[in-house]
Amino acid sequence: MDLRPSTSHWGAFSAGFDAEGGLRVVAHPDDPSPSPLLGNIPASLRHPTRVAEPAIRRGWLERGPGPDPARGHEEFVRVGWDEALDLLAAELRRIRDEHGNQAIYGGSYGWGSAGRFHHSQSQLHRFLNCFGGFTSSRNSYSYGTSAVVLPHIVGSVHEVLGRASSWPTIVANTELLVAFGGVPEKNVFVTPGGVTRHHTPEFLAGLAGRGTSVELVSPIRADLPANVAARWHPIRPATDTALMLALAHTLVAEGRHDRDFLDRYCTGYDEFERYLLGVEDGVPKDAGWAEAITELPAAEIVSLARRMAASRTLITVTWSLQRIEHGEQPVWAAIALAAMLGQIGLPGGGFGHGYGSMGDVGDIGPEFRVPHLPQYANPVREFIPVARIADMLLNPGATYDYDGDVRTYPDIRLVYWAGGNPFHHHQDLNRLRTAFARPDTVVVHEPFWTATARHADFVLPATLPLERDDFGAGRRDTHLIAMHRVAEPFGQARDDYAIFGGLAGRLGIGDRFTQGRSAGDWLNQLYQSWREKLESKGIAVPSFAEFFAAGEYRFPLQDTDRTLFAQFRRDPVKHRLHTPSGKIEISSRRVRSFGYADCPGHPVWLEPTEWLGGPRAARFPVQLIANQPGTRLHSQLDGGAVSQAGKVAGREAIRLHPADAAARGIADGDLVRVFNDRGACLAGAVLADQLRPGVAQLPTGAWFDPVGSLCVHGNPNVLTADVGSSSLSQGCTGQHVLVEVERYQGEPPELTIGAPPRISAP
Ligand code: PGD
Repeated sequence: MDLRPSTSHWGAFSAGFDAEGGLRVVAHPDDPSPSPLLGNIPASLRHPTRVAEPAIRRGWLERGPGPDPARGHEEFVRVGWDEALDLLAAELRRIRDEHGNQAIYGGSYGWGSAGRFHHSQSQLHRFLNCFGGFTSSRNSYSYGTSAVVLPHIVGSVHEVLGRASSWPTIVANTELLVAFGGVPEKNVFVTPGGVTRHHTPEFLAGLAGRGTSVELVSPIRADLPANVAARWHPIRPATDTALMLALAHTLVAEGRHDRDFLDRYCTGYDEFERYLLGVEDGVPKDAGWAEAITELPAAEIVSLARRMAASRTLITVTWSLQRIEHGEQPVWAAIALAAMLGQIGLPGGGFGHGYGSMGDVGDIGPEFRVPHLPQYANPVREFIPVARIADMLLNPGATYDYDGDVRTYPDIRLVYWAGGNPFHHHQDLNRLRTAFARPDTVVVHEPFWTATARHADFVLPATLPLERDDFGAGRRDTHLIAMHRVAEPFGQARDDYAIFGGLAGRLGIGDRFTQGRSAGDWLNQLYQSWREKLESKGIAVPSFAEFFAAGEYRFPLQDTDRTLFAQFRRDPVKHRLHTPSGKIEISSRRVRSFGYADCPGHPVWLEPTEWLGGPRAARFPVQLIANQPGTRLHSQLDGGAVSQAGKVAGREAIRLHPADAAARGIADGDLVRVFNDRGACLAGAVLADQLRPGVAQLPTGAWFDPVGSLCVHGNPNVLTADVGSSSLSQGCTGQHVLVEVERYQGEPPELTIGAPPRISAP
């Protein structure tokens, strides 16, 4: 069998067809822990939901561009490539001439596929920049809240995410790991762009072997691998900040905080201490106070604080904890707590963010910049925080707060998406449907008939990585992998580059977009200029032809210096942080000056709307955690074998505590309706006692399959609230939502998402 190399966000592999024509996928031989998600690739390549030819929504063709509630409900008409590109080029020109470039939303958030040249969002941005620019998006759904608040606290995002203690340092030095949100193993298989050697499962096993004490703070036990012994604190969801404040209070009350560290390296501690002690509001944030909020025993909180002060302690916070209303607070409170322990900058001590959220956090791979496609500059300055898309589409001209500014939503006439699935990733999908009815035109490049493709006017079929040549590597990857074309493009699918090239030619910007190069020329050229940079540093790199034939290039081993906080600790003047004070800002004057009630100047406990202690819980008494799936990446390859095997009666599996299920007459395997006042979805019940009672877990990513306001497949974003984390960061808050669950009675509506929508001849 001719096996050819390739890579994916979840790992490198080789692929080829066996004698029966079946696609075989074999993990990279150097990968010590290949991802189970490789199993989704074979069935996806020729899945019935592949987009075979360009299609245009019938209403758009017959009635022309304009707001249209029929978008997402109507049939499509198959058209040839020339007709599709002629019509789209004319529409792009019309929008630009009549409304200006800022009327084009090209934020196009999404992971797309691995592969540096065919990275669809880079291709789109390069094309739109050649065309005069577009309204863009900022930050991510992953850590959009932290990305805004961290610069105020420690001066940068990268220093926290990329320069924390590595896993080997943790295994060697950390005596006590306090893991808020745990270290969920399912997520460590993924790094954007690829990962050839999955080290983290080994490190986690090392943690188990060395006997580091682990405190798991999460409503879900599975947020830490079963083989890592841990004391499990099944906290009430969304209350981690209250626990951190009570731990901090205990340190002060018992004089266990490190005053020298706080004086030398931090600013604003005294104000925070007054808050902890309740000097102004009369409410000491002590363990008894936190017990009522977190439902963890006060004695347990006090004992944990004492052990933290007596050990080399690392406090970690997963990104999921900031993907909620007031998501800044657990991140800020954890940094304040770590500062009070005085261990920031010591090996295996201090604070870390994102261990278990992504494979590269704490990994030991080298840090090479890999070749990438230049995008040109965007002449349009308009942007939105990424998770505010529906607000923007629904409220042009409305103002909103963001990081100290008051901004105005632009009036968007054309939405262009390549490499993302907002009808998976955004919150309150019924609201998003209303929002997507508003623009004149929606364009989507997709390999699959996702819900986003079904809500478009132009659907242009894109190839998958196995249908094109490329190269790929992720952050801290050990190899640059040559990605060989293994199969012919499906139907009439084209590479995003070819689609944009066709449009650019029609719009008179062909030369600027392509620079006269074919895709193969680009691969050669990008690799060559990258090679020259490395060779100028004395690193020998093979020619492109040699690299591509060999299938990979191993990056030389590097001494990865993760010592930024260590340097800061050694000399806080020379290595001052990029905050206004140059120190860790436990209170921030700048944030306080913004005057936001939902994010004041230091960490505080603020009740969210979607939590079990609030009034909404009387109507919707189950706290749903909508976290990352273990059977696929986001919504990608949902038709693949691993993802399908995880379904119950074809619907996404919801984990329920047996007591909650019994109280509702629900048995294992039953079809259930999960609902609140925003919508409902069907799901298949799996009973699991490793959950806190009152908490249910339904991962994201089942392809949205709406019948009215009901998603018959189990996408939790039909339930989540479309509100920003706070006025400061406006991040995604999709992680938590209050719901009710009931047994589904009668014959359920059929799934339609597993087959293409209605497509007819012109
Ligand atoms: P993906 O499923 O990865 O989801 O949201 P994101 O939009 O990134 O979508 C990528 C799409 O790109 C797929 O539809 C795929 O088919 C398409 N694609 C792949 N290759 C190509 C290509 O070469 N060309 C083109 N044109 N398309 C391609 C993920 C987002 O969801 C993220 S990052 C997070 S962290 C959020 N997490 C949560 C959460 O915790 N809870 C909730 N409720 N919601 C979330 N949403 C967010």
